[in-house]
Amino acid sequence: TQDPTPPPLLRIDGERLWAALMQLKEIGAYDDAATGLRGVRRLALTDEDDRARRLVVQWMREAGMAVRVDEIGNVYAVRPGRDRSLPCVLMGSHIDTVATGGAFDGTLGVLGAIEVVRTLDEAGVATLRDIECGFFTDEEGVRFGTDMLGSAVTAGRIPLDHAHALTDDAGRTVAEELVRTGWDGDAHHRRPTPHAYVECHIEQGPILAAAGVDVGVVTGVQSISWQRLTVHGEAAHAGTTPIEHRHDAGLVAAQVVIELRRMCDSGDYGRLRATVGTLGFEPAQTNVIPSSARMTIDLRNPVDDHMTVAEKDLARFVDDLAAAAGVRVEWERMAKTAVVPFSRRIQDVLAETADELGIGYVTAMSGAGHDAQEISALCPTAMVFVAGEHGGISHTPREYSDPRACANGVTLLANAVRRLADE
Ligand code: HGY
Ligand code: MN
Ligand code: MN
Ligand code: MN
Repeated sequence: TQDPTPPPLLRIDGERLWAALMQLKEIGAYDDAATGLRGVRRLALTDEDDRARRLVVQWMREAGMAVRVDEIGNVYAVRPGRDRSLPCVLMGSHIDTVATGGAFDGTLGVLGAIEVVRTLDEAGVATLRDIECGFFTDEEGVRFGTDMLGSAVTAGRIPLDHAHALTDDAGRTVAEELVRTGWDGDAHHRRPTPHAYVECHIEQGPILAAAGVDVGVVTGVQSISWQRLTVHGEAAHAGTTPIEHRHDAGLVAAQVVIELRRMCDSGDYGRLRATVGTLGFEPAQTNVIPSSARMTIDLRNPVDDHMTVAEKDLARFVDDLAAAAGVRVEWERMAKTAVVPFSRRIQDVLAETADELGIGYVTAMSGAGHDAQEISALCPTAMVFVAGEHGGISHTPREYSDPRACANGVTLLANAVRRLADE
């Protein structure tokens, strides 16, 4: 019979967690000219990522866990439960960053998971199920061009051979970089389906701070569309070429940027968010009309139908523009994920546990993509958000969450995971 008295609540060691976050932050640290702050640059499968991976694996082993690496370089560490035959409860996130990153995006969920295991050990807690910690390869997608790569392979959305063949700007493939850094793991380390997955992550937005709480229970993730648009025009003399004779690729690209903002402001596409994060002209000379323009278009929308209409209208706008400007356009699909609603039950476990702990929270949909959106295809999944300072700004060295908020988020993670591992 179940022991009626609930187990004592777990409290994690917030200072130990903070020290680990600050130590990991130093790997790939750089002086960011734009902010005057120390940023973190740890692109997937670079030497910095390799060094960070080895430090995290060392911490996993020091926490008594056996570690394994799968074929896309995802790393899993297991804390055995009483009944090894049962599916595990998995916690994780990522340790790769964008090129101008901060100390918390991804790392909080990975180091938080290790802190949960240490806390369980120190409390002498034995769980029914195995508990696993992990980190997924290339969540940011900045280097190889598609985000959530490792978790998408785990969930079967991206085939392994397709993932292995992705290349960076220098033409190096994921497979080559896995071998070069030694993170090309084993097929027999593929992940069995978990019982549940919970990811702790900074919110990277303003919702929790505005509500005056440290923690959020995440209801789901909005849809993501990444496309590369290349405009092929014609180089010509900037001085002698009459306006009506031009095939100006740069002009067309600029008009696309303006149209994207108009679409967001129009309200015709719900809460559409559009970002042109990269834009480059060739031959990039002051007195030469650009012969080509290459740009990435990142669209986000909490409603799939609005995303579908936005992509369709954008494509039509670009076709009309191209005809008028006498240029040719080329679209390349980089990433596309639909809205992912998280498990109601896991959200309830998180909310009930937060109430037991007396930790204030709000529920929120995630504006950012996360590994949890992929693992959600495998098992009941939800996330714990941690509030950020400065409006939750992220993907910049200004990213910051205070120690108390980090400790509250990981404390919630610890107690919820313990409950899920005993069911
Ligand atoms: O793009 C995203 O939303 C995530 O940070 N990779
Ligand atoms: Mn992240
Ligand atoms: Mn990120
Ligand atoms: Mn092996």
